[in-house]
Amino acid sequence: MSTHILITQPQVKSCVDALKAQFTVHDLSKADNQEKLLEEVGPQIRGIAGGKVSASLIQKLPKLEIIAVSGVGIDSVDVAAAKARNIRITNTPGVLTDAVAELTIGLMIALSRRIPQGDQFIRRGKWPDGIFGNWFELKGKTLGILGLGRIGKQIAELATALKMQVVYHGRNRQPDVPYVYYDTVLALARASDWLVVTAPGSAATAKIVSREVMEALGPNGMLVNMARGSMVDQEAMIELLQAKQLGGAALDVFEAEPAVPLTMMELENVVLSPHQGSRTNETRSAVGDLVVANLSAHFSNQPLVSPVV
Ligand code: 8YV
Repeated sequence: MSTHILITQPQVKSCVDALKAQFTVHDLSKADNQEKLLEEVGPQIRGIAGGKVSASLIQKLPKLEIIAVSGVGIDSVDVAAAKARNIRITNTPGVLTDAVAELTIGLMIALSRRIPQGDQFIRRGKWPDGIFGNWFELKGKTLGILGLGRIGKQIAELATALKMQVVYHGRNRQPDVPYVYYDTVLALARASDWLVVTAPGSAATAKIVSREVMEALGPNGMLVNMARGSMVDQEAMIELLQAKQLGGAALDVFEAEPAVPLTMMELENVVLSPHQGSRTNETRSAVGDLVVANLSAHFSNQPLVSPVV
């Protein structure tokens, strides 16, 4: 008897093909009528590929055994509801580290040198009227990393190559890293020219980058959020950017994405990116492979490749 799998977020073709080779696959992310699809196939589903798994979805899948999340963050899954039913959860650590770190540095340079604004300057025919301006270098600046996990460490390495000074805050001081540790986010912000957020999003980290933290970063300070929009007080951030009490922001994630406030789009000292940290062909294909590997392992009674729960 075939095992039924539900895709809850769009996956790359190689992933869908590999799933179809082993399982009967239903794609909720492409369904015109999701409720109807769930009524029809919900009782047969034993595995999920993707995220966005609420308690109410779990309730509609009485035979669900495993959720293979296609990303590293599991905040879009109701973990408590899954645990209550002994449903396993896997994620995809490691395979997206370099892609996210590359984009982080890309956004930092884009913000410090106003690359998107420079592009617009030319396209709008403004260059003949005068020079674009002088901006800032990363060299010599202090980069504060909030969350020194795999991604944070890779960013630290790249930033070190760019002659930045790296400092960090996380739940714990790490004895084996060469960077200075600050035991609060506020102390980190005070010591940093750039604050990069890479810690996992959860209830515990909601608005961890508060107004006070951004004020400590100050008028020359730059905020980069690569983690989750929920971790920054977005309203306060917009006000501080408008008042130039925060120097700039490069954002890959937003509080209610894909909705981005108009007030943010109007800011000159901001670079916006549509949650694309892991969105390269190479990485999304590796993420898809890991999702399939976890589901295959589970349904052939092998140890999971990257279990979270
Ligand atoms: C995913 C991410 O694209 O890994 C994560 O946590 O934010 C991204 O890589 C996102 O989770 C949607 O699948």
